[in-house]
Amino acid sequence: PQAIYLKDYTPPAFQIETVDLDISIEAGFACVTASLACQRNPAAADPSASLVLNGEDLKLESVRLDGRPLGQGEYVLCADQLMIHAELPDSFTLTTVSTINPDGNTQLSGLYRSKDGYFTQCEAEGFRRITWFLDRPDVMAKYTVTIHADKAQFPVLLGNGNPVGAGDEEGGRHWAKWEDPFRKPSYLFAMVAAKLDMLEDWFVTKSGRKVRCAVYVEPGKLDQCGHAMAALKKSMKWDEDVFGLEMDLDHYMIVAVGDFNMGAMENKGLNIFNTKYVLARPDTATDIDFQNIDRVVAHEYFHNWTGNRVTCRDWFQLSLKEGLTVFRDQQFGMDMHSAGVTRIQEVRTLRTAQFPEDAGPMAHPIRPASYAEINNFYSATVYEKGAEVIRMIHTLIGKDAFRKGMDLYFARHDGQAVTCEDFVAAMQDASGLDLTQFKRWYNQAGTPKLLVRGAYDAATKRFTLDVEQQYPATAYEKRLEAEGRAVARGAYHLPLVIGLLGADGRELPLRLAGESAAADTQRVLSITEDRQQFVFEDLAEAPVPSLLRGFSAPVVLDYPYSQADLTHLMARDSDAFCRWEAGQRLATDILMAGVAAFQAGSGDTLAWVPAGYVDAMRALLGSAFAPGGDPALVAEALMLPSEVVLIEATEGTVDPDAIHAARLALRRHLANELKGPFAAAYHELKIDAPYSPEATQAGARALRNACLSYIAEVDDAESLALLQNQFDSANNMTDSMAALSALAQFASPARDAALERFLAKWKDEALVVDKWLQVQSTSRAPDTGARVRALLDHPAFDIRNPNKVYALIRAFCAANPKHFHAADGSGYALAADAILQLDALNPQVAARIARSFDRWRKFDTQRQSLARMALVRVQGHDKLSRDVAEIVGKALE
Ligand code: HT7
Ligand code: ZN
Repeated sequence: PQAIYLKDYTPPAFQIETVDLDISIEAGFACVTASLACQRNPAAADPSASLVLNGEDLKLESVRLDGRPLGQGEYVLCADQLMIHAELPDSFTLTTVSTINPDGNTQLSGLYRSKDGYFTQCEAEGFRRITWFLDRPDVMAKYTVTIHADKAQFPVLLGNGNPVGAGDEEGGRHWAKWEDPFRKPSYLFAMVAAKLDMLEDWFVTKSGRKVRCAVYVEPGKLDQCGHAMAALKKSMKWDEDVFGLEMDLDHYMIVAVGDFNMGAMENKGLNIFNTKYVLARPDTATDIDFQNIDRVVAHEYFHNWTGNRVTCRDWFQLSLKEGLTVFRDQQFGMDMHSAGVTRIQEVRTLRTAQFPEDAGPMAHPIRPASYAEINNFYSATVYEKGAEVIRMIHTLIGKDAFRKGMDLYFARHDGQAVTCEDFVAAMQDASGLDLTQFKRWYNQAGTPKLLVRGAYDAATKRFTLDVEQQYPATAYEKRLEAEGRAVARGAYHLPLVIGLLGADGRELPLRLAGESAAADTQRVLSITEDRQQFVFEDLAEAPVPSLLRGFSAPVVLDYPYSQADLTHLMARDSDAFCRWEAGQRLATDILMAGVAAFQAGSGDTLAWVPAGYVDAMRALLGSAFAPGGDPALVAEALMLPSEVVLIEATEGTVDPDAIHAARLALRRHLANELKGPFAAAYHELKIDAPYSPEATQAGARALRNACLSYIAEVDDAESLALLQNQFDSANNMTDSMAALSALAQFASPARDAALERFLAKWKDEALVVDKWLQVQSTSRAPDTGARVRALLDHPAFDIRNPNKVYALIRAFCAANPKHFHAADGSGYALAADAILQLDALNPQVAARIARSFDRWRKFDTQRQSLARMALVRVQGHDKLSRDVAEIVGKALE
């Protein structure tokens, strides 16, 4: 597919001041009249350029210029563009009338039908599927929309901004008019015509304005939206307290829809959400679901300033709003829940989704230089690594300067469409720190490696840290080079946050050579060179360095820790991330030895598990019950690195069977050796209070269910009874799913009975049915591949619903390496079949599934040839979407 380049950006030839829409929902189609008040853009490169509007799947009925109908020859329709050839004054109103088919819109982009009515999704380029427009984010206009629809079927009519009129029409129809006082890009337009119930509440802003908050959901689900409403009000308060940012509209609406490609959408004043991030009741949603709702509601709300008030000049700048808003929702999460656990979960997501992306064919910097299909760049890199880049600025310049930088950014750019450079300039100007080198993070792809070596000299009482950064070219740079567009790569500027631990666990004072006094026990080292040395003085003993505290930079750290060092850090480091990280590193080292042993045929002996590991894990479990213990953190630390993380950590050819075998053997070993402590903890952590998703209870449940999952590995009558008992008696979905997921790992009558009962109970709750699908698609049980194939034809599955596709197919491909990478290629074939079927319906979702093949070259030759066959089969399909063609093309390059 044809690529679009950042270097080719030019300002639009016209600006659109106002957009007046009239959208009439009829039986089987919708009629859209759009009046655009246009002006020539004085900043345009070509002052006489003609007006070229984007449109997709629109049937043009008529075009008028300042009221005059345009005839043949005065406009041309060609390849999704409407070109106006008539002579244009400097200001004019262009009115188009088009019909569209929302009922046949399976892509879920533009205006589409879902169960309860009609909804829109315009980011990134969906507005052009509603009407002809300059559909690019640097065209910012004021919008009004009048919606007409049948009153009985679609009693709720919503738009952005404020309601300014409503009434009845002939034939049982009605209308409503909405006006948004803020200028916005077209991707933030939204409308809804549906039958929905509504929960209403009020938020008084710091300046005393009353904002009406409303959550709209499918009829009958009002008892599932209280948590989302509370999250919204908490977010509003937090943004005022932390960033001084106030809600600017009188209405803030959230509408939940079951058919949605992503998580949610920040349309101005009218957010549209996937039901997954709104609906929750203790018996239908897990603790993690409740926490995700907090985060997604906050994320969309925070976009009101970082994204909506200040938006992106072009889609290459996507991380300007996404990286920054993820950073803001992460900070909110750290303030609302346990900061350490939140950070650990973020790092886990980064390593599971972003590190592989950076190492694969879709590698790109947080601001890519080109794309074929922008929807493919709503990526872990743009979002998650983008947030890490913002976090590094925060760490380098400090919290106060960061806040000043944000204030300056809004003062300079409110109401504008800007670039990542503009953001960094505000941070630089507010802090005084030169961020020129730092900007490499925006242009270079790949996960840098930080090689750190420490040496203690008892005679001089000095500890020397040598730091080297490596940043080899990725697929992205290799492609640029092949296209003759190579860019110079250079060292990154990054913060390395460190501490030094004494033998007794004490944090040692840190004085660098040349300094007069020790500054602190934790320091931010500013890394800017390929190689740097730091010498710490006055250390009476050899310290164990605690490196990359709080995961201060998105790098792979290489330090030759001994197992004793890791056990020490795991037990004593004051930094929660580093404690967890030491445990993960220890487990990874052990598991890599286990993989080698399984490949050599000696895995079952467990000789690769070092003496002392079980005791370290026993101590870890015990620490949850010591004064100041944090059960949630211990639950995280008990979890061994996932198979996906181990695949990434493998240098050379990956053996997914040996990885699976080693990990399972270690889990079983721990389960047998610590059977007593796990059972005792499980009973001790029983919660008698009524269910609450708040952090303390959720943390206790997380640890209790981590214990349960180990107990299940013993696989005897006693453990089965415990699982069965929890499954039968659970009064909340967290406990119910923990039991079901443990049962689902074994192909057994108990599993089959539990799955059957679960579905019978929850068949009418779509989000719970998704859990039922996912627990099966992620099972290690030997019959999983066949079951997933069978489930594709089950009435509970629907290929048109993205949540179902993600639960059954994406989870199988992305979170079940043992079965997806089955040696006979059956997993690859299943994915290829699904991609082709999906591509005809919903290319965005198909492309997301196609990403499952990103790492195919890491596997053995037999698997590689089977994966290649699957990819070639997909690529050879005629009428392949641009979305899938880009992913598969890059995978096969
Ligand atoms: N900004 C929103 C992105 C989004 C989206 C993008 C492409 C296709 C469908 C989509 N739905 C939502 C989500 C966010 O980051 O807040
Ligand atoms: Zn976002």
